[in-house]
Amino acid sequence: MKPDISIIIPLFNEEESLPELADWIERVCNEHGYLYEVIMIDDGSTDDSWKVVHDLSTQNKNIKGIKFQRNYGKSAALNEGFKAAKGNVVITMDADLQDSPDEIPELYRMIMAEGFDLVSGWKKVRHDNTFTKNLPSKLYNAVNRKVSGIKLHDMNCGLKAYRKKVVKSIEVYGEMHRFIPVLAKWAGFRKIGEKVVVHQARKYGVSKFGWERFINGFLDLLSIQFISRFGKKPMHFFGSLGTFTFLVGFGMIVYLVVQKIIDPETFLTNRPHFYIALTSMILGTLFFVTGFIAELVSRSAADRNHYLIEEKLGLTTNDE
Ligand SMILES: Nc1nc2c(ncn2[C@@H]2O[C@H](COP(=O)(O)OP(=O)(O)O)[C@@H](O)[C@H]2O)c(=O)[nH]1
Ligand SMILES: [Mg+2]
Repeated sequence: MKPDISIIIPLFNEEESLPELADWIERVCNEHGYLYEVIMIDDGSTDDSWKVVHDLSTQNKNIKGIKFQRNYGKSAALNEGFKAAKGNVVITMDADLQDSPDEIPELYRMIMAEGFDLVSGWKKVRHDNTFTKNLPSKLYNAVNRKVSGIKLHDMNCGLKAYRKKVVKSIEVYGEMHRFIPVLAKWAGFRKIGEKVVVHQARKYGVSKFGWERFINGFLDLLSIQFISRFGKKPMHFFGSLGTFTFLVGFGMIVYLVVQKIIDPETFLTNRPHFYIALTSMILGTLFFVTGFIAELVSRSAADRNHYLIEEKLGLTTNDE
């Protein structure tokens, strides 16, 4: 039977939290009469997490598990979970009991009844260390809002709900789990909302992400932004930059040559303009060639003709 909700839980060394979390989810889903599945993805844990997942799934057939051979990161885990999910609404949740399963019904309702494509949790009150987590997080989210244009207070919250089509249309890899709303927006899903969620202090185990996430996250945001704007047309960026730089250099050379004609006594090599012009022209050529090569690379990329189609009339789509 097709479930209403798929709950995806990426986890790394969370053996103590899992039984409690599974019970809680089961209780909430039974109370509301949801058909559900829980997909726990063990990302190469070094404790007994997988054994716990194994035991839980023998007790409750709605609980399913995926075990990675080694640690690949949260994005990889989410991606595998998204591929496996069968529910109409897909909810991701941290494994450490900091996210509350009590939020599930409202998230489900917002997707099904209010028509949201994606609802992100917003940990308005956080129970983390102020200086290593809360302040950097505020700053990070502010930059993120500015760059991506998505008005979410807490882009990186682990608790999120998606319409099934969204998770089947996006690919999360590297460290991109921090930008899923951005990926969704680019894939053409516009109704993105947020819901204030309760955030609890960590009960067991330790946090696996520290302040370095914000530096990595910022760099990822830059590359993601660049790829989305110029990934399919790199020549537009490098070509225009190259042409501009080259012309600046060329203009200076013309100016120097004209001066030399007017006053043959001046030595070109004694003038700083000469070196600036030379460098500009070389750099400009390099940019241009880089753009050209990037263009060739993107033209032979496997996904160059990959488009997301929302609907077809009179033609069958085979992804349903
Ligand atoms: N798949 C996967 N999950 C991870 C990894 N590191 C942490 N997690 C999970 O991601 C969630 C959030 O991590 P946590 O350490 O609590 O981060 P914090 O809440 O921001 O301090 C938890 O469910 C972790 O088990 C990892 O390397 N791979
Ligand atoms: Mg946590």
